[in-house]
Amino acid sequence: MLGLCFFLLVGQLKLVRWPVAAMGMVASMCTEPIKRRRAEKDLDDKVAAALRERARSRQRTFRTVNSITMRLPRFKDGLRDIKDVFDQYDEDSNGTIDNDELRSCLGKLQVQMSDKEADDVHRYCDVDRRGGIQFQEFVVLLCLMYLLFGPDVTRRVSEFESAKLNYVFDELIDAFLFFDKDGDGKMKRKDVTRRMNEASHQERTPSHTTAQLFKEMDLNRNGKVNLKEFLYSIIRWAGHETEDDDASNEGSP
Ligand SMILES: *[C@@H]1O[C@H](CO)[C@@H](O)[C@H](O)[C@H]1NC(C)=O
Ligand SMILES: [Ca+2]
Ligand SMILES: [Ca+2]
Ligand SMILES: [Ca+2]
Repeated sequence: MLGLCFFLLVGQLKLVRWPVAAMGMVASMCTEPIKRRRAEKDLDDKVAAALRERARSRQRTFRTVNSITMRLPRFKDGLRDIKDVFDQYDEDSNGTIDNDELRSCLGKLQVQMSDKEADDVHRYCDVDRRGGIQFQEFVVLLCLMYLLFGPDVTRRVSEFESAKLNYVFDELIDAFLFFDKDGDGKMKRKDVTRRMNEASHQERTPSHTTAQLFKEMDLNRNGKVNLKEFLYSIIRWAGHETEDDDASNEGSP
């Protein structure tokens, strides 16, 4: 009897909750222009196809989470180089690459793109939707251009640093492929949980930690993390850590 009451209660809760969630979803679908979503999906598909091709044609770089963690210092180093590139294209030095500045950047990259496609890339990489490309978004943009158009892209933005930048982008993309087990361009929560706990000699990562991690990465809350979301999150985390490092290094020998 008690059990039955419990199920009825849960059932009622579901009935109350479901329409609210559904209404929220419908509302957000209506407010988000259809064209924008289509452009977003187009680029998602292109990135996923490039990832599949890459997974087919290259050897795996990472076999454990630790092997990824070990590369982080080098990755942070690379971020500093990309900051120099960013500053170069942020012509008025106001911390944002606006539409005109982006045009001149894409021109320099010599990627074949119509005006509309350039706008789509702009919108796609404007992750925080504040308009304009901030530094973290610029790293995402360059990395995606690298994946889609090949290593010449970085040579055109920075001849001296291009080998280093390519190395960083390769590592980032391969880190994503490590988690994206079935190679469809999307990480699922269970992929992350599984990978985090693969090494049997390690302590298990508590499930609430991986859940939190995943939630932070899944920026649009659709239950999957694509390369764009993954890159943006990694860069954000690395950036925070760099600031902490700088602060704690001051005054130390
Ligand atoms: C930088 O300038 C652009 C255009 O001139 C503007 O849209 C943007 O809001 C500015 N960004 C900041 C952070 O002031
Ligand atoms: Ca600017
Ligand atoms: Ca932005
Ligand atoms: Ca997502």
